[in-house]
Amino acid sequence: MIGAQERDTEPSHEASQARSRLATHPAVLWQFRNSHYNEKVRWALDWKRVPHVRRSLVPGLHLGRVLWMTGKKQVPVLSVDGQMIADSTAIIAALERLVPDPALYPSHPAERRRALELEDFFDEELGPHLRRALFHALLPDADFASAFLTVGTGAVTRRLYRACFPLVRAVMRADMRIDDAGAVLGVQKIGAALDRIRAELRPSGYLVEGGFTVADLTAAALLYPMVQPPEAPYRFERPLPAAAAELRATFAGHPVFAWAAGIYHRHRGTSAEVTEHAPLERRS
Ligand SMILES: N[C@@H](CCC(=O)N[C@@H](CS)C(=O)NCC(=O)O)C(=O)O
Repeated sequence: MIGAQERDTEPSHEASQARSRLATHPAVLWQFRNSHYNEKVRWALDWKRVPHVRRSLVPGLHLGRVLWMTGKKQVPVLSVDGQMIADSTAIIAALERLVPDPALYPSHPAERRRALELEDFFDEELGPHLRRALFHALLPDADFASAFLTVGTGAVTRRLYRACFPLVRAVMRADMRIDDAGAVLGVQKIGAALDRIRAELRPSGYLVEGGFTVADLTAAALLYPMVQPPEAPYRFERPLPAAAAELRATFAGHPVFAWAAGIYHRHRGTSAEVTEHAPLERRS
């Protein structure tokens, strides 16, 4: 079978037109820097070489803007080719239609179904649980957590956010149900997801036979806050607090940790981010 990224056909007229439009009107990604669902979309944009501007928001302070743009409260949100799209899975589906090559979806229908089913499993059964377990370990360290959530912003924002952090933390705990029971369940769910990835891996080393697809990308991106591969675009500013390092150590010996690091190493590639004010060709 031909792998997703190896499908090497002439770009269609529509795809060439879309590329030209994107060259003059890059996509805009509204993101949190330190967030695994956002990393999933950054990776898809970079993999497909979609020029895009990244506008980083601070959790909590993002609400007004994101609600106004999408009627929902979560990022990532992508503005691309006249559409405003929320949700990482919907964004990748739209990118796949707009910029089909290199593909993230397998061409064979059964393999495509498998890749999408795995993507959905990781989105629902890994992403929220990993986040809950990790934040349960991070939030008690107010200095670390506040800096983690405001990375990339100015000194005043960081100071104010730190001052309000007890309130932010209480809202986060209530909103994401970050409590002891959630953390215990999170650890179980992370373990189960790692075991499922190991069981699903094909002899090729990918989740779908033939090569790198949306399934590998989603699994590795959602694991990145734990794995912390050097290819991830934003580095954590300081070492993890002890409780989070302990959580990480629980899984660091699992073979899927090394697998995810390898997927990053081989496929994360270079960034297609463009700067907001870069002189793009004929940009109006
Ligand atoms: N299913 C969504 C999940 C996105 C998500 O959970 N986003 C989080 C950041 S990782 C968020 O925006 N949280 C802020 C909030 O809920 O107010 C996707 O795949 O994009």
